[in-house]
Amino acid sequence: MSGKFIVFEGVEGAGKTTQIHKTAEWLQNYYGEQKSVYITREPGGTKLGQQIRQLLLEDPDSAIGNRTELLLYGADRAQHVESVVRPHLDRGDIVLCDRFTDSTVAYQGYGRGFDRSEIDRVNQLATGGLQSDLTFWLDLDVEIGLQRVLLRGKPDRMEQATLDFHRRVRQGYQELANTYPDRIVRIDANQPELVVQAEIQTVLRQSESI
Ligand code: Z5A
Repeated sequence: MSGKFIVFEGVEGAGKTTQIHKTAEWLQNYYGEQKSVYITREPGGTKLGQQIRQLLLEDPDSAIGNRTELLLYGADRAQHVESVVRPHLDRGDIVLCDRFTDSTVAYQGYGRGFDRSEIDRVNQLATGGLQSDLTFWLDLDVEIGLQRVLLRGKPDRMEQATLDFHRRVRQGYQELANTYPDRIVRIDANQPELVVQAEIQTVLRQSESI
């Protein structure tokens, strides 16, 4: 596998989508025709995943049990890794992914309260052990992030969870970043978009991930 796998994580509205697109543009200019940059996301990075995403997010009133939710994120990831992420990495591409396994630790583990061992089992089964080469954790106060996404319109099923839930999610990211300092880089996402992007580019230039 000769490509690089770079993941963007954070609470709602942290700016992942915005920064992934800016990073892709910058990396594509940096590499020219030498390498391809591929953007993807979870849930919903495959055709099947788009259906799973609809089930998970679109109906705010659907009564999805916590175990079912965990396994649906796992199913989305299994399909995504096998049919999209690994093939691109095998081709030598740079894959930029909006959320991956740390989201499951943060949301289903810290948010919903699943044991870490159960989350790890689902993640291991779904990924076959694939990890990111580098993860940007865009860190933002949950209140600010939720305000940003509420401006977009009606909240989805996950966005409707309580503020406490989202605070536990952020705490989960903090603990993950403390545990894996070589893989996870914290970026202060409460800065203007261009400043956030400049910090991401600095980290990428200094790392072995590009
Ligand atoms: N989930 C899970 O529970 N378990 C899992 O294993 C996985 C996911 C994989 C996916 O939602 C949901 O699934 C998510 C976690 C859960 N739950 N929730 N809630 P999604 O994919 O629909 O949404 P998201 O990943 O949370 O992203 P988002 O809400 O679209 O936000 P974002 O991508 O981080 O931010 P953005 O779209 O780039 O920016 C949001 C707004 O802020 C937009 O108007 C921007 O113009 C603005 N923005 C961006 N950057 C800035 C700065 N720097 N300053 C000011 N304003 C900014």
